[in-house]
Amino acid sequence: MTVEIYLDKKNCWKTKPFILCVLLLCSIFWHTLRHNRLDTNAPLFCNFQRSIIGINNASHLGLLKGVTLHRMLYDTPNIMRPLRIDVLTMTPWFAPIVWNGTYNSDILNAQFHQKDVHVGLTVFAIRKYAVFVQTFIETAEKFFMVGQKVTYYIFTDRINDIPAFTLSDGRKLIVLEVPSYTRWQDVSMRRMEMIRDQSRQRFIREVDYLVCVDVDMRFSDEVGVEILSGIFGTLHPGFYSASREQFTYERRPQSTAYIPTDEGDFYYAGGFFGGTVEEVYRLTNFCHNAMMVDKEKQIEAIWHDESYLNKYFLYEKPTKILSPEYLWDNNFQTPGFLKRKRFVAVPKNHNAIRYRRELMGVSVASGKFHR
Ligand code: 5GW
Ligand code: MN
Repeated sequence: MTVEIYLDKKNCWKTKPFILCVLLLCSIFWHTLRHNRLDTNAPLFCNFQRSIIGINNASHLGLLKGVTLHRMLYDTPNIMRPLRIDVLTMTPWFAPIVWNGTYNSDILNAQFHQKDVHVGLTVFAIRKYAVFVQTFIETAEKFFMVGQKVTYYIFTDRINDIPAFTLSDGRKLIVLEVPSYTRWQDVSMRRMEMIRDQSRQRFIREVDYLVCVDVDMRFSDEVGVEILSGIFGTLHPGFYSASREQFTYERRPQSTAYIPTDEGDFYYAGGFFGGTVEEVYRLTNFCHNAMMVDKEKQIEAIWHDESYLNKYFLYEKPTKILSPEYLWDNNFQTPGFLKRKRFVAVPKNHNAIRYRRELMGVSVASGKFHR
């Protein structure tokens, strides 16, 4: 029947609007493709881009928009003048280590603004740790990614204890209700699983980068886009001067977190890592799966999620590393090279809040720390 209608010249006028509509839709689709964010380097769009190319079997280079150049004014870098000579600023695999004085925020902010980057900050406030949320968010509003698009994700079992906040423009806060585990070790470790699950369900659609941190902290100086990279970790403030044998890696070969004494780059802190949503998904998925393998074998790594994180970063090297400026604890004496304390542990009333590290004997003697 349909064929007959198409062949029927008298009825031809009936099919014309239909064909015009199809052509219109095609051109709208094409226009959207060309002017969508295909010209950015935003990692989230790369897969989309590739799948489109797969369908068309044509090079995506033809879809790129012309570049607009923006004039910028700043001090010239000087090849003969290193920005820091007292600390390591680059790893042997060419990942920058972020210290005060090594970057120019104006350049970086302009770059990230052009890409319209959206950052998610994840934090867990389970049980009594809900008390830390207020200071955490209030100080983040002052210092964290000022001027960028930010979404705070608060994972909690106590949604009614999370206060209301007035946030600056471009910022929002989402409370995610999650179960509370009985053992504190599980509260800490299950963060990996929950970040992984939400990366798949939500973060991948809502943000470009994730920053995953402890909640018992306050921001006391700028933490901006200089931290962002494919996948980044933070040097633990207790181990910057320790040798690789002294790192408190998991040392039992039966554990998936095992690292032998002749391996290791740095000791990374469990309380500050991040990257693109894809990379954070890979990291958290690895750590959670490794924990589940150990759980089957009834073994748990010595420093819980931190041990699995260190295992991951040994073989999947971070593309950027944050100096201890980004995760400081005032229980440690301030070394001369530490110019800023950007994100600092809030002292815990250990009896009221918890009872943990003291058992392991943290000491601050002679600038070296042993657990
Ligand atoms: C409670 C008791 C012992 C250890 C951890 C907890 C605990 C941690 C908790 O009851 N509720 C909770 O939300 N957490 C989350 O895990 C917080 O986001 C916290 O910042 C993170 C890591 O635990 P911390 O901060 O006690 O670990 P350290 O190594 O910074 O002392
Ligand atoms: Mn903490």
